[in-house]
Amino acid sequence: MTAEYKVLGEVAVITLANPPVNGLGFATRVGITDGLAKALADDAVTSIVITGAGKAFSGGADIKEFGTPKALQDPNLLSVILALEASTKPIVAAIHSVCMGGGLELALGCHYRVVAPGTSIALPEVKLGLLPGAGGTQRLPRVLGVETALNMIVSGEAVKSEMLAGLPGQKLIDQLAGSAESLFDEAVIYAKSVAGKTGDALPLVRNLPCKHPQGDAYFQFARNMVGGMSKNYPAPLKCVDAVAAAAKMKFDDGLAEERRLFTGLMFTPESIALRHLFMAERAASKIPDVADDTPKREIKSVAVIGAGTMGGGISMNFLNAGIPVKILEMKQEALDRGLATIKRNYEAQVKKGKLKQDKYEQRMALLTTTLSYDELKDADLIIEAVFEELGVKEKVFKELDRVAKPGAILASNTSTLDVDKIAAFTERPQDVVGMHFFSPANVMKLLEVVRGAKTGKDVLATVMGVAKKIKKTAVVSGVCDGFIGNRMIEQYSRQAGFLLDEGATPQQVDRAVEKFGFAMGPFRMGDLAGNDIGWAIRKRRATERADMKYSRTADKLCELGRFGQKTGAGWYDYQAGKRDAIPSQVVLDLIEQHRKDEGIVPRKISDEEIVQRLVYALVNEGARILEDGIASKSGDIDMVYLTGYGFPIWRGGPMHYASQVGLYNVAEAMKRFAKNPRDDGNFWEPAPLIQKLVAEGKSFG
Ligand code: T1G
Repeated sequence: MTAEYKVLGEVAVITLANPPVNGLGFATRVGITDGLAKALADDAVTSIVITGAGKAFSGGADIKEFGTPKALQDPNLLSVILALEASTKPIVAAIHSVCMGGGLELALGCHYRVVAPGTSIALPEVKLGLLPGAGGTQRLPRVLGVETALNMIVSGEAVKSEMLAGLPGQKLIDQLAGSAESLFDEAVIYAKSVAGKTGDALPLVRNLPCKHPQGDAYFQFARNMVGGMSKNYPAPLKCVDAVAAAAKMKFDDGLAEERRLFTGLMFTPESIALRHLFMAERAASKIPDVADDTPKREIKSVAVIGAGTMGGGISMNFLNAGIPVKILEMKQEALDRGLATIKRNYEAQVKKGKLKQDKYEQRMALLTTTLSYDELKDADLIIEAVFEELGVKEKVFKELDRVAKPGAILASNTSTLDVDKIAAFTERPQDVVGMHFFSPANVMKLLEVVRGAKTGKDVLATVMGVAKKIKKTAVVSGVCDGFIGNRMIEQYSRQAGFLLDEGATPQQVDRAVEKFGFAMGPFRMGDLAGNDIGWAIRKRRATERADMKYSRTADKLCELGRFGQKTGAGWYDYQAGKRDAIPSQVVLDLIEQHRKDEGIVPRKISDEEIVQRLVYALVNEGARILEDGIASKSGDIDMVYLTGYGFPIWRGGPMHYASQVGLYNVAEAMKRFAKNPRDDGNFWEPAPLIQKLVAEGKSFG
């Protein structure tokens, strides 16, 4: 059991002890009910304290148990809470650090709550595509009021205990402890003070009134607001329904309604996807052959080489985390330009009220510049973001090898070059790693950490820790062309080109994938990033991989200088100073002429085929990336696509989505695409890993 029981004088203490966050798994639930039974049977015990060991009171139901029989095995969470409510002896919850989800619901089933200041209190189930399923939607409105409770439940955001304790009329917190350190003693004293109370003298949250003065009108307003903000996500509106039930129904009827709504969400694809992401995001920081306790190098100062768009954005990440940054450039005017850009970005945030002036000044005070490599000698981590050409990287890394102190980590922001070759420019390949940021680097959450053959395990552990500090989702990639994300997006883009040849228009393709949920279709994305980037890669491919065929439309577009927004025209036309993508007759004529040149008779292509060919291209290449060991987990690939490429969150990422569709169905579609003479039959051979999983009736992950 993962709950401990002891008696201190006349106070029984039940301690949740299920690290890391006292998830209320089956063993913990059994521990609670066993402890409760002992306390009730012991005449010497006159009151009970429930508390949590370690870093949390409780992070809620055990997410790792979801979808398994244990999640619902009695005593399930609902019955544990009912048992607490039925106790004939007073129960005091002693709450510290984190009290979330089922953990808060458990506390609401107790008679009293003593809470440490600084405790994060939340019902975050909506972030998992669920709603509080153990009475939270019925009890929280009774202790905080309908509106405060509804805001917390629909947002899923944590609120600090001292803030809630200050709300007039709140009944969530009976006593705010002096400190986390004194919490337990204060809770025991509180328990003694209520000893002997029993029956109706014991306060139950369920008996508190729950009304809203405007009733239906308020909930209709809430539905309109929430409905408008939660497209593609069913849970938020169900949260409103559950809280409305609390305001309209008797408690037990409301509890039954909550249960109905909760079970209706548990198996929605959106909740399954969001729960997958919760685990995948945390699993991404785990590197199979790098132990969690691998010693990390201390990163107290960072140097960035290159003050361009990437260098500036990268620098801001560290400044935002309070880490001093020294930027090196070759010319003063480049430094001045880079600094001006960083200032402009911060000033824009201050203007929008997203950043306080004093914070802006603190961050700028951490930034220094230099024109000399010699001034980088004390940096703990040096990240180069210079021109994407191996010769330039060689010069930089040879200089870094000369000046950087022993133990400094030397990182390249390269997005396409071989990190092993870069490491070989130094005498310290074990200190070299790729840190591939995505533009804009200070905004995009994704960071591909590229592991060279000789990259040290402590270097990897350090960089993964730094990534968490600068709030990036870091995913480890092996060394290959394009790492994980760009290697997959190349196949996605190839399919987009073939679809134009065969009969689709850029706007049809973009509309289809944007309807599927992508933030931006491939052609709008090309116009934003610059079509010349893909053009350069295809030119390189023509020599390196002559077997890799592409539609020529993209090259013909670039030959017209239509690189996208930066040239005022790309796959779409753009009005000066505007980003609105306007379908272009020039492009449609170019595509039509190209079909004639190639002797292609255009055909009508369904949105379904468009989405399948683009998404399954990602899946097939993703499977090959797993086979090659470039990514270690399919969830890592999902995290790359969700945080770096605008894949719809509620679909869980390309690999998760394919598993939900069923790999058998995905493989059958691939085989159909392989028969298309205009396509690349070799590419559409389902990857061996997919064939193996289909044969075993399994999925990714
Ligand atoms: N169950 C199981 N494991 C959990 C967990 C949970 N609820 N919460 C966190 N973990 C694991 C996590 O996977 C990681 O594991 C480790 O703890 C540290 O997490 C009926 C149905 C609590 C604020 O949604 O918000 O109750 O990777 O890196 O930054 O109504 O975790 O080390 O193996 O995030 O200090 C509702 C989710 C559940 C809270 C701590 N509760 N967790 O943040 O650490 S549904 C939640 C968090 C529910 C009831 C419903 C955060 C945290 P590993 P971490 P952190």
